[in-house]
Amino acid sequence: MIQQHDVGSVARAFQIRGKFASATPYGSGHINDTYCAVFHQEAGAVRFILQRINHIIFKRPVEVMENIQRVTAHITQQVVDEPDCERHVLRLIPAIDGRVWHVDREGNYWRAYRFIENARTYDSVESMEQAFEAAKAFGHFQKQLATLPAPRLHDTIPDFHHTPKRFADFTRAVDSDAANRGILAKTEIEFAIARQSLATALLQANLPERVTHNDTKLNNVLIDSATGEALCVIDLDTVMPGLALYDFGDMVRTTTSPTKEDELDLTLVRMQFPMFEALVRGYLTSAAEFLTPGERRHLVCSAKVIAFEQGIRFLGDYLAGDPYYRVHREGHNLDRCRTQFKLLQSIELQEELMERLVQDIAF
Ligand code: ADP
Ligand code: GN1
Ligand code: MG
Repeated sequence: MIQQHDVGSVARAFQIRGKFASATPYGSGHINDTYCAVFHQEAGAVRFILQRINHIIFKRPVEVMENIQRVTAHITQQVVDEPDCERHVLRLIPAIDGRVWHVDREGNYWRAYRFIENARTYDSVESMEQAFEAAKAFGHFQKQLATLPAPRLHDTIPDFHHTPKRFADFTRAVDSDAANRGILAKTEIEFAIARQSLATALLQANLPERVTHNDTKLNNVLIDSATGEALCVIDLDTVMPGLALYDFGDMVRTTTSPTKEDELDLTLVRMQFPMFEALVRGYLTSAAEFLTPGERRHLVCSAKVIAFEQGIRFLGDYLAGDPYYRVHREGHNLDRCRTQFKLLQSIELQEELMERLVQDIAF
């Protein structure tokens, strides 16, 4: 479970008016700790998001915050004249000392955001409209950041989507078998090794570096509760230089199956073609103006690579004894790996049809 922190005193370290009332764990992320904090102000209760950055994983939290500050400022400039602009970009709240982070007594790094109300996220997709909206929003996010001035953003986690290195990490985890679990994951290990060639498929394609989000799970976009429109891309810790297709691939990975990432009934896990179509159409709505032919040609490939990469990341973590992803039950990371591999199989079965669709609408 989420670690307990003195969130009240953390909340009071930020420039938030009124009286701190409460803070409760929020969201379903695997890495950072997120809280929803309530303050009583003159006009009533006001909510804020407080997040502790996992500094074991993000080894340079200040660089994470420098990236986020630049990215949110750049997007803010572009939306400032739009109606409802406050809900179209995350707004960091400065700490009392003026920086956009606060370090607590234990050395934890915290940030605060204004809470975007009347919006929600989804851990699994419910409609084609949601898939379309999410993909449009992530494509728009890439477009907004295409004009980010120099310098290059920090690599908050170096080689984050370097699939060959991820594969090497995975084989090391198999060889060490630190938690003696290899015997329990024989089928999955064989499945991964049989697909080793996927690891290099995107890197060999010589695609352009862009500023990308790198964690485009469906639940990292806020959807307006009233209209169903995607409002705002969130969870910006991994925004850094990358390939546009890391983002597209991760959308397919998280938005085409009707199930959650840790579904136990694998018969339910599948790549739903209509969701894929909605993603391609939504993504192209924003990204068509900048995607190169090479990127278009690798849209389907990216879906396979990212499902594979995530599968071996979960499997490697399971084999190592779950040091990385937060787990809530025995075998949780193995369950997560299985859904990725089932999805990958489902994509492999429908690959030709997917390629044909891309050929029809992306060229
Ligand atoms: P994690 O790394 O834990 O996934 P996120 O930044 O995605 O962290 O936040 C977790 C959840 O908190 C999101 O799924 C979303 O529901 C909610 N959330 C995050 N930021 C905001 C915000 N500014 N306004 C409203 N809800 C938010
Ligand atoms: C992690 O923090 P969260 O839950 O948004 C992970 C992503 C994975 C994802 C799988 C920094 O994201 O790369 O795709 O879990 N983030 C990091 O659900 O490793
Ligand atoms: Mg998130």
